[in-house]
Amino acid sequence: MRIDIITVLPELLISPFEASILKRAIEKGLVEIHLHNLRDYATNKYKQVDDYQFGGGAGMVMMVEPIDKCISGLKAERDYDEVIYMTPDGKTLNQGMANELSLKKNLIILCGHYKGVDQRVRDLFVTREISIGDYVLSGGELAAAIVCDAVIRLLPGVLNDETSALTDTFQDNLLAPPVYTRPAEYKGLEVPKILLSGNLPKIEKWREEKALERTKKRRPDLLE
Ligand code: 6GU
Repeated sequence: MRIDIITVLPELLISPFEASILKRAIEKGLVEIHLHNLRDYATNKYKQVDDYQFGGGAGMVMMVEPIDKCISGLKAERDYDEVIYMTPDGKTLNQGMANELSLKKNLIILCGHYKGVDQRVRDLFVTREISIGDYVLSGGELAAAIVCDAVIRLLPGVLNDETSALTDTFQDNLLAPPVYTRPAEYKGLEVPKILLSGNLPKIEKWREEKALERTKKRRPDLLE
């Protein structure tokens, strides 16, 4: 998979990709991340990428020309499955969306800033608009990093235990059951006996019950 991220703040996206499992995925050649500084595609001598909005009102708007130049340049090199625009008015990210995106080959992610992008960017280039939740961030970069993390960890070979993404919370619309490690007793709190029994079918049944119990209590909306 190849992901091209278009941003006015590439510095903000360096560390997420140099730490954690994302770095390993990149080193293993399972994913390529390319950061593009939108300012490098500015079309006037002031390196301007945003401007006042027509009709008046507070806040700058990201201009269409630099974004066009960047996206068109990328598209001339290869075909892209999606041009994703990170925006609080997009569709809220969920596990199903991450699963779907993990099957794609080449993605462009455009990070919004200020009051967002000129509507014509959305009309001309964007195939999917994603939000990460109902709150406003100062820019789309951190949201883009979250989308990349959720997607990349699903690529075959990224996780150590190939099956572990399958038992994630949300993968079957259930929260994950409680987990324990050593010691078997801590400050009077004991690990459930069943987990020490070695009886795998019974352990599996217990985990399913606990997952359902937890989901009913914390996220009944997932069961509707
Ligand atoms: Cl994708 N961008 C911004 N600026 N704020 C957000 C968001 C995205 N998702 C939730 N809040």
